[in-house]
Amino acid sequence: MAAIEYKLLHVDKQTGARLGEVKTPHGTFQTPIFMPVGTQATVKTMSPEDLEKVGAQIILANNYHLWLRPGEEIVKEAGGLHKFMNWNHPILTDSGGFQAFSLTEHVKFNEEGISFKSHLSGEPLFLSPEKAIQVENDLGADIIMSLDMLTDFHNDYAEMQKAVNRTTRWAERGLKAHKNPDTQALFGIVQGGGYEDLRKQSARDLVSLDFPGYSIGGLSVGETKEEMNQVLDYTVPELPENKPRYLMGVGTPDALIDGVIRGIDMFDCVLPTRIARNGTVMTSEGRLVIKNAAYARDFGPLDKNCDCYTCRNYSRAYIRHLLKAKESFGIHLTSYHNLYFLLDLMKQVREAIKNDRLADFRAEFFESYG
Ligand code: PRF
Ligand code: ZN
Repeated sequence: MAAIEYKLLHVDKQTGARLGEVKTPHGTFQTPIFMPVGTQATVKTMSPEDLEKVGAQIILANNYHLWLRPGEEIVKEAGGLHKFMNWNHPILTDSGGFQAFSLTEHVKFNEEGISFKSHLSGEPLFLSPEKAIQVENDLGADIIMSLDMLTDFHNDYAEMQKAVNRTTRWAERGLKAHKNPDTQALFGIVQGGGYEDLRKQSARDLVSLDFPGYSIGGLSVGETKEEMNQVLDYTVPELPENKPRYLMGVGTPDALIDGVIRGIDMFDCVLPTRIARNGTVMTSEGRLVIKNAAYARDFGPLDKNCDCYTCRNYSRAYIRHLLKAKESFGIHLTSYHNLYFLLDLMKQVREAIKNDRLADFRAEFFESYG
């Protein structure tokens, strides 16, 4: 039996966006969905109870970080990631190549895998497609990723072609190494930068390997919005209708809505929690830097249209004070609000799809968000 089951519930008549659900061994989540990022087996400042309250249905954790610390064998001994971190709902792990690439120095790729130095100890490490899967098998997330080959969006064609073909070979090796296909769904990751034929080839080659879901990687890495949307326009139609599609590392409201319109079901991004920690909040009227002096005597909520715990109980002035004083409760309150905001946005997007009015919703949202 497959680890997950995707059910397509409705297609928006205005845009073609999909409303669906994904059943996993730890429960069902609604799509389209935003997944908060809990790199170190915690979404920074948020307890699992808080995550339930902001409406999180599935969260992300990272293979690279948990492999280095505490080590996958400790998580396995604890009974797996769900038990270890007390989150009894779906979890997805990223394979770690992207983090090795972005966090470490002396990164070298060859056909076997990726060698680099630990960003914690400087110790030399090697991540192969098989090792990535073994760590992900030990962590035990419901959805896991193949090791992919990272490239710059604007790499030259020959380089990109090599990366795409290697990513497919690594996906195939991952599939062979995967020990728990009945309880963990392994996704293949489409790469290919901004080259239409390579993206299509990447998608087709992975689809022929019959993964239970597909990720689109190599986007939101410095290309323009228009470039990203173009890639989605020609890539998504290559993916099967009966499997979920995950756009990796994308989390601005406009990219979420535009991705959903192009047929994406799942998104993750550190953005809401990262900007919360430096005092930026997302509101129905756009982003706001709450540390600014203008809010020192502003006793209204972060967002007058939000009914999250933060907005129901605390003022901009109080939150600004906490952040200025470096009190940790301040970043809890901003993180809580930003996650609520994005998860609520996705809930409204699902409602709009159900009512065949996503194009209208998009226009209304940006009228006010700017
Ligand atoms: N590959 C993997 N993880 C990722 C990405 C990718 O391309 C991205 C790109 N936005 C984010 N996270 N494995
Ligand atoms: Zn709020």
